Amino acid sequence: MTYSTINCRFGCRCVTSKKGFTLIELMVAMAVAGIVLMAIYSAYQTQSSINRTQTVVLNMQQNIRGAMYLLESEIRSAGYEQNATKTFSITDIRFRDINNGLNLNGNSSITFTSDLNDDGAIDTNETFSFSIFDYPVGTPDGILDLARDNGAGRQIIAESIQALFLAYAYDNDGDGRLDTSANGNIIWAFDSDNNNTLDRNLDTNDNGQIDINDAAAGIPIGGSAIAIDKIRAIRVWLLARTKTPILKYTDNNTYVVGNRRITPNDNYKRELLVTTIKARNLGLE
Ligand SMILES: [Ca+2]
Ligand SMILES: [Ca+2]
Ligand SMILES: [Ca+2]
Ligand SMILES: [Ca+2]
Repeated sequence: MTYSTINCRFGCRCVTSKKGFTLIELMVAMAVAGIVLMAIYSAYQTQSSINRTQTVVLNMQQNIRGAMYLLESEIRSAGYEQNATKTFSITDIRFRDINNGLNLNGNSSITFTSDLNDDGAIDTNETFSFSIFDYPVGTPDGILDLARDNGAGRQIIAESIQALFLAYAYDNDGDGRLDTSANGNIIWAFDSDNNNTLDRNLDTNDNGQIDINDAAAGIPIGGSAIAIDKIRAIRVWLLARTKTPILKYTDNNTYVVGNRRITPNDNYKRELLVTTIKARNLGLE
């Protein structure tokens, strides 16, 4: 490039180019611009991926909290009645597959009746059940969901609920208190053979906690199996999953969901909620 010097009007001597930019200068300028643009784009990508992640995680949290709230409020307040007849009861606690077929490897389900109009009889819309299915039925998307059925078939009430487990505390000796173990812990039992009776205790080391240190199979509760009309409290495990995978995230946690041990090793985020419901109409003081 050739340069010439001129006197500019500020009195200084400026260097100017007569022939514009050379190819090399242009290439350098374009390369610098490219690097800057790529940095901006990458920052944008990162930010929008963080936003996407936050949105899917937030959706999951709202789903699981909504689901637990509904389960809790319906099971707790169902059967509230003024008259003396006991018309609220749990009628089915068996494990079911997503098509509602009985299946020990499926999720927990619960069916109970509630005398909503307090007429002492169970009418057609006074039986409720909760279970896991894959909505939309007929064209399932592989993401499991929580269903509620009040007689009109299973309706979706929360999406992307991966697992549901229910365990039960009972008062078999009729003293108005929950039955306890040798160490004085409440016995949280489940129906290990899917015949609608409680027969195994989840807290196999009898320390009052249900966690990874307990044998997944549970231990026999001792004596004969407990009829489900002795149930006085319900413990609920709900495991939710994000609907889409999360970039650069691996879920290698192990979730204790009742007697299930779930280690996903995939790229979805999850949330586990566990709560205890004392049904106020089930005869506990
Ligand atoms: Ca009724
Ligand atoms: Ca689904
Ligand atoms: Ca049983
Ligand atoms: Ca334990």
